[in-house]
Amino acid sequence: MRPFLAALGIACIACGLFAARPADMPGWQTVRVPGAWEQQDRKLAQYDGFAWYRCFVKAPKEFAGQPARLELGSIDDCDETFVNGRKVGATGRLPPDYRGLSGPRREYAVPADCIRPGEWNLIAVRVYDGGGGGGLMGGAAMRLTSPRGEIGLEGTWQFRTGDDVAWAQWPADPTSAEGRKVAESFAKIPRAAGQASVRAALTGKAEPPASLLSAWYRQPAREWVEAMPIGGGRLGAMVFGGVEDERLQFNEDTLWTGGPHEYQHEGAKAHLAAIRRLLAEGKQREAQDLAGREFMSVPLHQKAYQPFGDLRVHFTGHDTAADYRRDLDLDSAVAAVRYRAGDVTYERRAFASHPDQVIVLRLAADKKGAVSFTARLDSPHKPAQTRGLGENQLVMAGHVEDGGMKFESRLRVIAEGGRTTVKDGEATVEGADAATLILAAATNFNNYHDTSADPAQRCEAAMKAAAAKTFDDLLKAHLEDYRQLFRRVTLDLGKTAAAALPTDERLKAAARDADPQLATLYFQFGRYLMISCSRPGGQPANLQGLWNDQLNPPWESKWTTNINTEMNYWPVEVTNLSECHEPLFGLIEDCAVTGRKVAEAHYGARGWVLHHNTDLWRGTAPINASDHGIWVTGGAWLCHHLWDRYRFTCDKEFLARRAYPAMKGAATFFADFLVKDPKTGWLISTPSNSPEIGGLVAGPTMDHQIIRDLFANTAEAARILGVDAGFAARLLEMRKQIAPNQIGKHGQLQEWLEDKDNPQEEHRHVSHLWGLYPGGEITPRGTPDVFKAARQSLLFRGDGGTGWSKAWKINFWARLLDGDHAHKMVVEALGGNTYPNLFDAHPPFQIDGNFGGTAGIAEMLIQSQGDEVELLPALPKAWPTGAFKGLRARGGFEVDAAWKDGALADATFRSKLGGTAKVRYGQKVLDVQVPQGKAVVLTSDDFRR
Ligand code: FUC
Repeated sequence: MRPFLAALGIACIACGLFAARPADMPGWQTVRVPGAWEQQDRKLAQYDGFAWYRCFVKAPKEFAGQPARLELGSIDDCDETFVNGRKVGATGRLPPDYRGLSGPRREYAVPADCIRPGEWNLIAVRVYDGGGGGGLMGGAAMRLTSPRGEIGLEGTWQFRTGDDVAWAQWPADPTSAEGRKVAESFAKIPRAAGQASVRAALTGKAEPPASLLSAWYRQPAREWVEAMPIGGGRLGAMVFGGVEDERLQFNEDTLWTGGPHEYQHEGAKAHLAAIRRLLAEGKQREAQDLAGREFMSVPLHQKAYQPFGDLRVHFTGHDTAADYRRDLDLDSAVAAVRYRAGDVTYERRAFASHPDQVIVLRLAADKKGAVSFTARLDSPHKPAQTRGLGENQLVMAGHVEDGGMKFESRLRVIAEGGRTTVKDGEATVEGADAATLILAAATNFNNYHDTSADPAQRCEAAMKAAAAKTFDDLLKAHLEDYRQLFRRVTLDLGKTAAAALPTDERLKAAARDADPQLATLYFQFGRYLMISCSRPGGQPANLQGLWNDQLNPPWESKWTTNINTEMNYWPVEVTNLSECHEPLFGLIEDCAVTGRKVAEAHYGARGWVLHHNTDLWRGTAPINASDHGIWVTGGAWLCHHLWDRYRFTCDKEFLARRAYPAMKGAATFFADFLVKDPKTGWLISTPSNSPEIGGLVAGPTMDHQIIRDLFANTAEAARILGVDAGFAARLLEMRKQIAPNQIGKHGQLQEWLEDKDNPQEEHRHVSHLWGLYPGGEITPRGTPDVFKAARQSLLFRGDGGTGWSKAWKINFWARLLDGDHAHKMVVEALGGNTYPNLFDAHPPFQIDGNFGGTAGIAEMLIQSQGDEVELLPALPKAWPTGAFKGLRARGGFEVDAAWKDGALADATFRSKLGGTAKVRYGQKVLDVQVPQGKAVVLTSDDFRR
């Protein structure tokens, strides 16, 4: 107590401050929130210590009787937070027991009886900053939310340095004239925090949707990660489903910061030998310093994927919604919202059409003339301007930055009946029977070195074609296109009562209650996302697939190639969506061009190289920092996808035309790049790192596994195609000399050349197990000792991790043939790393975990990495009875299987090409002839004989 009082005294004396008097509030100033106080006022530039923030907000009367949530973003360093004088939360510890905790977002529960509905309320935050920037730093939404609405808290607040707990209280009773005067004078400050909006009251309880393959909810989305994603490959949106305010936050996959640019660091290769030498001498820090100065990408960072805009539709008078339900039906790729307001039932349906390249929103009601609304377009990009065009269109045009990418979107409102007017950048419809809203969007991007396209002309062409169709025709074309992909695979893992609950409730209970159908939903949701964000002609799925609402998205929402981009594409072939792989091949082909310049400039090598990230401009040089940016096997890993596509489809034309040229280029690079380790005589990869742990090193295990895979596949491709026999022989010869997998002193598979693994290390990357999955060189029967060591390494790493890390572990445990452990990881991913809308939580949202999870569930049911197709290799006890149809296996097979009481009941093999499958179930292996175009059925008896 005493040091605290002393600190308080000093703070107050230093600032000459005393408790505020009610009416004129002396000693208080105003600051903008969020942001460090140092940036607000020169006098505060050096200030560390106590300070208070306050704002007065008028709570709508609809907030009555409802608990609320106060979200304040992050605070430097620690805080105590009060609503109407009552403490609602604290993070870190204030002096005298000071412990700073600036990272976590502040989210505090506010009891219902703490809120004064229809009155002014005081939010007060007591902050202590121990050094550096201090205050309410933001980094997340700042608001007070209740089930009936929210109050935005960004804007101007009252502020003062010093400390007095009395400042948490009202200056005077809020119902008194004096108290009201203070609050009202606060509200007059320019941009005062506290804009309130009310949500419709929800009554009744909607029935679940008819299809179990639906993500559904009984309330609108409040957060972006509660909204429903739709996508037609290039164009996508998040549908919030608000009652009186619908929001479709939309994206187009080519809107990025920056412009065509080369990233290689000319002259870098002059330093390669020195970096290698320093690493060989064990001087890691010196090697990293030198590489940091001379070897990195120019510029050092890559560009960022951007949000495009928002379509906002406002409905007046919908202030009570009965039996509200919104659902995303995975079988039709349509997001729907339904509720009753008064005696009218309203229905909205939204989909993103790949065939028509537009987003369609249908607004309908069961009473004639009941559809009235105002629609507008806006964008987080400040230069964007919206104007009306003709009788029923809006045009929003803008650019990302000066000299940067240009974009345009158009909205056409086609009402049936009623009156449509376009004015002041808004389209208003009154008294229509129904309306179809068509949204087109485009940029000036042609390819990574050409941005000369005309977005206006693109929008016009798409709109002209789409608007000529009826809503029913648009929907029909969308369903035909989508379903021919989605319906190729069915899965049944069983069902419990939980399947009847809304998706958000199921996720909350996932760690506790058995809910096998949730795993089915998650699996099919991954396939849904893939079809929605990765279509021929478009960009591949980035870190967020297609969906991003932020100008500064996490990790720029790029393509990170040291796990994330590849994980995105793990499910495509096995879950029968081969076409969706195409955009990734396009990216590989681009990088095989840009990566040639980097191979030459950085390594003096032929062929091409891609490090751990690329962007729309196809940067391939090492970015960010030398301790993890210099990692050479991104391109080689991507080549595994080219080869896998061939193995799943047996398409020789693809192998010759697309796969082999890129694989040959990547293999050529490594033939030049590998060097002999002076200590062991093995060929090693140096400089590189084991992502993203341990810094810059010589010879990480992962690199050697990937390069072995690349060399073997490239040589095999050359053999199949009858080309480059000498080159192939050289690759196979070098391959034998590459440093092998080594088992270390803890029984682990070594992550590095040296036996230095820390068995306590729980890092999210498990790179040295690449050879187990997605690679195939570590197998139970082929390499039993290394297989055992890989298992030991995975046990050391533990079951924790980010979303994608857990998804990788599902696949690892499936390959380790441990279905129950794989299932444990599925449940942990669902219960701990999944947002209400089923998006994967790294956190933050990152789509790789969704795709890795889908791949992992498939991997539990069928594997074909060697020369066998194994049925139910990792079936967990939790899924005793079930069936799948349409999964694919390498060798060109399509497979169905059913099981009962934990044992295979039957399986069907089909092949477009015809061939022999070696089919394993448990210990038994059968050679099965599958004639072209025919189905062969196997029963449990076949495996008993
Ligand atoms: C890698 C990972 C991070 C994150 C980022 C996009 O750097 O280590 O966890 O997924 O990529």
